[in-house]
Amino acid sequence: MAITEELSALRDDTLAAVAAADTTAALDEVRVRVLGKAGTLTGYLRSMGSVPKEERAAVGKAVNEARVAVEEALAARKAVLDAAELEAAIDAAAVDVTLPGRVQQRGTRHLINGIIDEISEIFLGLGYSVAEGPEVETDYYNFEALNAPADHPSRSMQDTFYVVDRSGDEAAVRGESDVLLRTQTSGVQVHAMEDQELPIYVIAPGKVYRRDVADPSHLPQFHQIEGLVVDEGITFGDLKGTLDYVCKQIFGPERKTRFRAHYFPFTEPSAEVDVSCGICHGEGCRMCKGTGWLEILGCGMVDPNVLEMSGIDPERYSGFAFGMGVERIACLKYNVPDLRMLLEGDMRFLRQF
Ligand code: 2NL
Repeated sequence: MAITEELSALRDDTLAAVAAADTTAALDEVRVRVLGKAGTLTGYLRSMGSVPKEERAAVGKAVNEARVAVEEALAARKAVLDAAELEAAIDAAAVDVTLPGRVQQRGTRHLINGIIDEISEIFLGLGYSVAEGPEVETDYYNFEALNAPADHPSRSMQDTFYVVDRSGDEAAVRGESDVLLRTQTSGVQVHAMEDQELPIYVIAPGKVYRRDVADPSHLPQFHQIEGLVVDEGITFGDLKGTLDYVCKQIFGPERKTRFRAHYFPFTEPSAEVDVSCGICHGEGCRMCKGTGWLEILGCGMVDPNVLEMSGIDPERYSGFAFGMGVERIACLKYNVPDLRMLLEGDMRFLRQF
């Protein structure tokens, strides 16, 4: 077969293959097979040197015509396939604007934060300020400055989380660490006594920790709101009046309070405060274990030693302090039977508040 005939057969086969290619990838395979480095038509272009002189012009013309025809066909087919593939990609990515939207699950404020905000508002209304401080404290601010004796049970390794540095600080392992997870928020208020001008009217809400196994009435991590007043002429009457007012604001004006003598290392005298049971109104029921009263906070007159340690003159100033567990108040207010429900994050429970 003459070369020119071979070339027209190659051109026709190639044009047929171009027309049959239905993807840009298949089309590219055709291009490489014919016009690539080792392509069939490229082979003819390369071997022009060995074509006898008298045929060279005719063969050269035929090779060029074949090349131009193939290149034009490839370009035209590529334009068609590119457009089709772009169309398909746009269709695949299309958004159906008639579908109903997906509703985002929005979180809500947790009950505990709600109660903290509510109680903070009550104290803000009385002119108190709200202070926050670190959850990792030193032994001095958590215990020492609050008159807690070295042998006080809360200072033992059994009751407090001590912080050990990563090298396994030997002293901390023996129970002599100076750094701990605060067991009360009073450290914040000791900082206030040291740093702030008198008088002081402050509350400190926040997370506290103790070594405890969680059960219906105990949590190893909970929230506390403590408060401190230091001013001239502060009496136990101020303490009673303030806390009675706050309890009525939290639980309702019909609730009564009672103060029972108690002991805390940092206050003298000290008291525990009960609020009358909201279920039986003092008759006695399961909620109040038959007593008619629910315990909600501890309080007392700041021990003169505590004032003195923070550089306040106990001859001139006196004060009162208190601490309440927020989880406990939440459970009493909403009749939640188990403190652990507040930590579980079950939306069916949390959405009720
Ligand atoms: C309780 C009792 C209490 C405080 C906490 C306090 C004391 C001083 C200074 C600053 Cl001296 N804060 N906190 C006072 C009395 C009682 O907690 O049963 N909490 C759940």
